[in-house]
Amino acid sequence: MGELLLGAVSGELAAAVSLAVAELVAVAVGPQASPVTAIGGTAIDATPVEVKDWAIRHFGTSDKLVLQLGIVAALALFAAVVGVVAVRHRVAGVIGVAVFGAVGAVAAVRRPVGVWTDAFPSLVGAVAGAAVLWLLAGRIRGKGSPAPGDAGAPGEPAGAFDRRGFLIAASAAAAFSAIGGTVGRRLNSTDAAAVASRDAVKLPAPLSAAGRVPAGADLRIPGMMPFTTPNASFYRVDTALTVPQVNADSWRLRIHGKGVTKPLELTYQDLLRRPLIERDITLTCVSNEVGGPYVGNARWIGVRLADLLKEAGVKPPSAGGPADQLVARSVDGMTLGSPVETVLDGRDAMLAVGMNGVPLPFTHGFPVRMLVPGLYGYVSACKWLTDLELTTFADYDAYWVRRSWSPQAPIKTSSRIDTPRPFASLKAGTVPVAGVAWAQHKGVDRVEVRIDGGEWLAARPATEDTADTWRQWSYLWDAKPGSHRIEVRATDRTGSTQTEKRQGTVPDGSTGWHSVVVTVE
Ligand SMILES: Nc1nc2c(c(=O)[nH]1)N[C@H]1C(S)=C(S)[C@@H](COP(=O)(O)O)O[C@H]1N2
Ligand SMILES: [Mo]
Repeated sequence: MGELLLGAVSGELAAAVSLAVAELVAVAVGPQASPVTAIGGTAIDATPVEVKDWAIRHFGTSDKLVLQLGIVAALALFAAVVGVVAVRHRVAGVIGVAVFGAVGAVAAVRRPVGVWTDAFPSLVGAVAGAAVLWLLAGRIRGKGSPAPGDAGAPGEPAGAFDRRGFLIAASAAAAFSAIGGTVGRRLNSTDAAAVASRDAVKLPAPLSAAGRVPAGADLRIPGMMPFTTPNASFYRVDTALTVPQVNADSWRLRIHGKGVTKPLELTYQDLLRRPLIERDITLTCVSNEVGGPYVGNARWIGVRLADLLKEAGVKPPSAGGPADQLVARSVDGMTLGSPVETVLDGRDAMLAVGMNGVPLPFTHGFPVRMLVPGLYGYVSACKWLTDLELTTFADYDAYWVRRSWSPQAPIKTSSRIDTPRPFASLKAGTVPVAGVAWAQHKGVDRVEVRIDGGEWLAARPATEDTADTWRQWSYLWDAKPGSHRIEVRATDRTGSTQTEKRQGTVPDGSTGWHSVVVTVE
């Protein structure tokens, strides 16, 4: 084996040991301090909005997996170079490892929720990685001090490759990093106490129940999503590389800020003891393209946010309140700002604890998340909520607003064709065309389709559940042979019809009509 290859292998093993040790130390310090998580989080926050939008478009919810693979690939390349250098200059190799450790440590401490102890995993990992590299590079050059009585192969000149020593050290490093890394990563991604706290939750019956979803709301046409989106298939959009696992027993929510006459601090049990409401609400992401999948409808249980804010003494700006922005902060340092006026205007804005009959899943914000019907998720739906601060739009820009998204973002009236699928080949005859439309808090009034740019034809809207939920629709199309374009548009109850004008998702949500092209035989 050439020296270059041996050096590269040593570099990879040193990096692997260093990451494994860092993961193990992070078990004690906290999962947010793992260098992969910290560097990944920093990269996510620093990603320009165009790139993030592109990544969501191309990789969807696996955008974070792609990012992690990218980070690992970059690290592997760096480690190979450091390993090759270390064969000639062991000190230079060690400095290379130290640089990596420093990057991880700085990234961890500078996270929004970072504290100085978050540097430990990266630093301890770097020390371990440096030791491994020193040892392996020594065997390659034969400079390692052989154990007494370790004669080496007969006839081998001093200063030659210590094959046996290298193989033993390399195998040990490989085995340790594989086992330690797996165990550490697993322990960091499941917090047993948090899981137990969720398992122990018994959601009380809501005082104000939602009632049955009208039978006619779900058209049950093949190829369509059910009216209520199951938790397992509900879209997920957030910046969390590892899902925060919050222990409900130690969770606290603070409500404070401008115009708050009685600051509140609430426990999870405090929330459960309050009168609960149950509501069907359709949530939508501003990053949803025309025809896109980032929309879902669930039955939520929670506390009316307006009641809590009134108890804290908050008045809407229209009644002279000094705060016009409610900033929600999560345990992972995310901030989302909603208009106080909207939250207090009588709609069912809530702090949700339940989703489709179970405590919130960790991925959707356990123990508590915020929801405001009619606003895009990034200005309303804070998951893993821990702090509500009353402030003004003039004084504070929330996370996405600092990244070129609009400070205020009501959901735009939209519609989507779910069946037939784009480029489907169909048999001539009666073909059901169907999909969903949404105009949260306004209500969908009507949906129209047209074929090949012809007249707009009235589709049959399904029974409405509430104005805060999406509405399915269908149209029976007499399909004739040939290639056809089907388009859809919705009109909400304010009388406004979707514009044809195409706009991308930045800065406040996409516009334009969804269309699919199909072939009829
Ligand atoms: N803590 C936190 N809350 C968050 C986000 C986030 O990145 N972090 N993303 C928001 C966005 S952009 C959307 S669209 C919704 C998505 O909620 P879901 O993942 O439950 O569908 O959560 C919102 N709440
Ligand atoms: Mo979003």
